Amino acid sequence: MKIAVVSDNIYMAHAFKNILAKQMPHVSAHYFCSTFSNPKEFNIQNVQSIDIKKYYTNLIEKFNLIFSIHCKQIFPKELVERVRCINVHPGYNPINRGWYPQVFSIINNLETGATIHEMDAELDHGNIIARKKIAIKSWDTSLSLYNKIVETELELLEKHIISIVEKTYTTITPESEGNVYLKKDFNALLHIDLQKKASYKQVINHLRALTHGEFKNAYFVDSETNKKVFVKVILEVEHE
Ligand code: 0FX
Repeated sequence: MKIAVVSDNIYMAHAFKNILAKQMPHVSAHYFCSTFSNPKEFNIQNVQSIDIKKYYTNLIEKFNLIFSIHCKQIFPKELVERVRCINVHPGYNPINRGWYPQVFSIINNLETGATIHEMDAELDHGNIIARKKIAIKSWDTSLSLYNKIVETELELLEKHIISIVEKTYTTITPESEGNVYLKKDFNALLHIDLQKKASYKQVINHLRALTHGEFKNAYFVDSETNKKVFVKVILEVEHE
């Protein structure tokens, strides 16, 4: 079995490597990041950068199982059709396909979770190997929910990595086409129109969905200086 792992997420790449080493010490994998990342930052031996769009045929020639562990480049149709490709997705398919799923779950009141699935030519779309829902609390922000999602992705990987490598798993076909959100949909959420009328619930949901640590996401434009003013919320639930 010749395994490639393509990741643009340093934390996830290391966690995946540890799970594989623990569960299948005899199995090794070759690590790549896409053009979105700098391989030096990964601190993984022999990690290489690959432009998947241009050089995917190299992957077809050399590997027979490829994991996409938060890889930001789209896998071409020919690649997913010629090699078994598995995606670990920070959303519950088919409800949350696409970019930053927890953000859209909070805003649009959709369930969320984590999914491992076989890849096909469409985004976050193939047959599902494992998935798990996560309850969204009214005090969750994008960051607190994201942290729970990432831990759930790793829990699913721990549980299913052997069956994935050995190809002994069964799959479920997604129930519907679900929802797909793209980076442009996320960008469209960032500018807050101060004249827009909304309920407190909508406002809090919008702001907590865009509150993610140090990221400067939501903003309004100050009318005097024309400068962006970034907004985030702090939510704290009382202790019993
Ligand atoms: O690696 P990842 O967690 O995942 C993203 C997509 O959500 C996922 O669907 C795709 N399969 C994968 C390849 O890329 O993304 P990240 O590390 O860039 O961001 C993690 C979270 O940080 C994100 O869910 C929301 C938050 N964030 C990130 C950026 C760059 C922000 O709130 N603002 C930002 O500007």
